[in-house]
Formats: sequence, C-alpha cells, structure tokens
Amino acid sequence: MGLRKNRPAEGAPVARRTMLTMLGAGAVALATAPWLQEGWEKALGAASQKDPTGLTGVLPNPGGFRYYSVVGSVPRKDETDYALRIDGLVDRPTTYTLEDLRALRQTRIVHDVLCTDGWRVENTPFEGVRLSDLLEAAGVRPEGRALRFTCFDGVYTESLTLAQARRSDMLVALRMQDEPITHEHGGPVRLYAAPMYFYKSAKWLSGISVTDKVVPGYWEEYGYDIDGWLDGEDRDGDGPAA
Ligand SMILES: Nc1nc2c(c(=O)[nH]1)N[C@H]1C(S)=C(S)[C@@H](COP(=O)(O)O)O[C@H]1N2
Ligand SMILES: [Mo]
Repeated sequence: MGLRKNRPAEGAPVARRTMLTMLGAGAVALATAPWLQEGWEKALGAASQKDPTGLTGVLPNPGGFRYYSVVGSVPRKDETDYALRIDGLVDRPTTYTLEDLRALRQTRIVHDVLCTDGWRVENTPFEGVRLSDLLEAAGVRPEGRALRFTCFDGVYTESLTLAQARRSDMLVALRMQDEPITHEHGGPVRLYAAPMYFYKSAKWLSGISVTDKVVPGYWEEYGYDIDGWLDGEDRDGDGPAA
C-alpha cells in the first residue's frame, strides 16, 4: 500500500494539521490499552467513538482502512430505527427504512478507496442503491442543482452536484467488502462516491436534500476541494456502464 501525494489542490485543512501534531499522546494511550487482543480494527473503531479529535483516524490499521468520525459518539441504528429522508426540491419527499432500501435494485461497484491523508485500499466492493434511482423516484424539480447529505452523527455533511449524483458509480451503500456496513464504517447506510476521495462518502447517512446550489460540506468548509475527484476519473462522464 504505497503512499501517494494525493491531497486535493486546495490543500489540507488547518484542523487536520493540528490533529497530527497531537498524535503522540493519542498513540501512547492506545498502545497501552488492554483490549488490543480483541483485534486492532475493532479497538480502533471503539476508540474512535470516544475520540472527539479524530486522532484514531491517523493510527495505522492492517485492514487498510482508518476510522474517522468528527464527533465523539454516534448512536447505533439498525432495521428497527434507521431512516433515510429524501426531500428538498423534489415532487415526492420520501422516507426509506432499511428494508425499503434492501428491496430496491442493488448495484455492486469494485473500486479503490483513497483518503486525502494518504492511505488507500484497493479493489473494495461496495453495494447498494444507485443515487440516481432514488432521485428518479423522488422526482427532482427543474430548479434542483445539487444534493446536501446529512448524517445521524448530527454534524457531518457532504455535497454533490446533481450531475455528479446521477452517475452510475454513486451509491447509497448498504454493503462494504461484501458484508453489511459495520457501525464503525458508517452503517447501516453510508454514501459511496466511488470516483472521489473517501471524504465525499458520508457515513451514517440520514438525509438527502435537493438544493438549488452546492452547499459546501463539513471538510469543504475547512478547505477541502468541493469536487473530490480522484486522479484519472472521467469527470464529465456518466460513470461506468452497468
Ligand atoms: N459522518 C462522517 N462521514 C465521514 C467522515 C466523518 O468523520 N463522519 N469522514 C470521511 C473521511 S475523511 C473518510 S477518509 C471516510 C472514512 O471512512 P471509514 O471510517 O469507513 O474508513 O469517511 C468519510 N465520511
Ligand atoms: Mo479522509
């Protein structure tokens, strides 16, 4: 897993740099923790839930992924209480349960995952409902231009233009690595914006609102590129054919 210089042109947000300078203290606390035997991945996920700074996100993880959350704790949701609300500039605002989403056409995409912090996980399968299918069902009004994504962590947000959202490689994902998405990875439902840096893939997805202009998301307010394209993606295309 080679490191690449792959930050968006806009540069790193100041907040991330500040976190990196604090890494020392966080790493020591984790390295001495007794629950290491349980498995590094699980421990990192648990630790990140208690770590409001996001420090655990920069610790190494043999599985390749690192866990990010901008808040200290996120409620767990499952089929009994999960809901995805689609509203804004649409003719038919809709609320989907997990069961509703599972009943829709599922699309599987295998793509490399890249974070702007320099890690990548190759050939990662994600599966779920195409955003374009949900938008078609909701009926986007002519004045709709963009989407705003909200999360049940209560803080994180993301955005896509309508043209980006309608690509075939933009998913409301229910599965990752051919398993239901775990809580740590943003389950039961997260966004998966395959052709873009992983910060675009909002975890713990709870709302999609059609807006008349792009509203910058959480990291975008700190300087991240609003269009998070990965190198080599066809930015003007509709995404890969089915
Ligand atoms: N709700 C929420 N979604 C999020 C984030 C976050 O902090 N909160 N971090 C983003 C970033 S920067 C990355 S790299 C990925 C990390 O996903 P993972 O924790 O499953 O590895 O989630 C993205 N989506
Ligand atoms: Mo990231």
